[in-house]
Amino acid sequence: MLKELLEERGLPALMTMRDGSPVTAENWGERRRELLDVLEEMEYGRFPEKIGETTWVETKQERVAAGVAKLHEMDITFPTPDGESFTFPAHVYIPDIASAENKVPAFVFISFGYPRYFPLEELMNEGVVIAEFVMNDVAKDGEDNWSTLLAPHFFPDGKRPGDGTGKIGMWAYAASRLADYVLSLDCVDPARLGVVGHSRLGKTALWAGANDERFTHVFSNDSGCSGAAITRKKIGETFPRICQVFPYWFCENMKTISVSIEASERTPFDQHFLLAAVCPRKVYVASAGEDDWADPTSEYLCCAAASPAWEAQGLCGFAAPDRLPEAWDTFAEGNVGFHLRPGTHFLSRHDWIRYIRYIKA
Ligand code: GTR
Repeated sequence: MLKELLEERGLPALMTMRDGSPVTAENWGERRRELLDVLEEMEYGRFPEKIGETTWVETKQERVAAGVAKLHEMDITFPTPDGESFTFPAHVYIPDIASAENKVPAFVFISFGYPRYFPLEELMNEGVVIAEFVMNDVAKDGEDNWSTLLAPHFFPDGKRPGDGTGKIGMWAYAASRLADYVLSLDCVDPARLGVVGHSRLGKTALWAGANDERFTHVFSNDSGCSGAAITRKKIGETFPRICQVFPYWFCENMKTISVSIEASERTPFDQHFLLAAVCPRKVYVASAGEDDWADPTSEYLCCAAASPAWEAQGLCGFAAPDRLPEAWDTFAEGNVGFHLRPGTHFLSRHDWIRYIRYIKA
């Protein structure tokens, strides 16, 4: 059934190199670079290169979560291409049980604002580090002519080339810089470093995870259009619509493919390229049953479409039954995980619990 449903979408081939040769276990690294290239060129813009060391200072520390964890308020600073530097705040929650002898998983959490979408006490009882930053402390989620926060450090004259990064790329880059700090903590297990975000920040988590191979587990919560949902024949939000409302999330070149539904369905890529760019690491897609704008079916099919990348390397890709998902389904056996939570567009306790199970498995 899934095979037929995928055929109807008419997706560009994931497992064929640009020169027409087949993708194998041996050339996966090259294919992954091709996938990232087309996504950079047409959708999100070039992922900024790291140009120097990240530094940090702690500004405040307090006990939280009924006294079983500490919140470290940090300022994270990194050099920028204009010869200056940029500093953004982060909140890092470390459970007391974490230590050099008892290393724990960590999540870089890209957020809309403290403390929404966040069952803190339960997360601390689960023994995971959460390093959170707020998108609007890095790049404004709105039109600013590239003149505020991080943006002018990339585009000093306000002029952005066609493939210059959009805001999604700037937030994703900040997630990598926060990861620099998280990976310096001797209580963190580098083999279990997650990145997580909801909705527009789910798209961002996927883009961060696709580019930065230190993220071993990449979590997309209800990311939908230009995130984990296939674009071709998607219901709800479309490329033309998202680009009209949020042009600054993407690169300028995206405007050439967002002129019409037809143009956005003729692209040399679709969103299964984004999930596959995480391979051979792990990617997990969460959907909500009533989230028609994001389109859970297109998110589920995207997992199935990305799966061959792992299979070509002898790994388990998406381990799901040959049917569409039902509410409460969780398919977390493979390197591509998925669950469908009943209810509306939200990053809920239900979602977090499954992310923690997946990263601890
Ligand atoms: C919507 C947008 C979605 C999703 C959502 C959100 O307005 O159309 O793509 O990103 O915002 O981030 O909450």
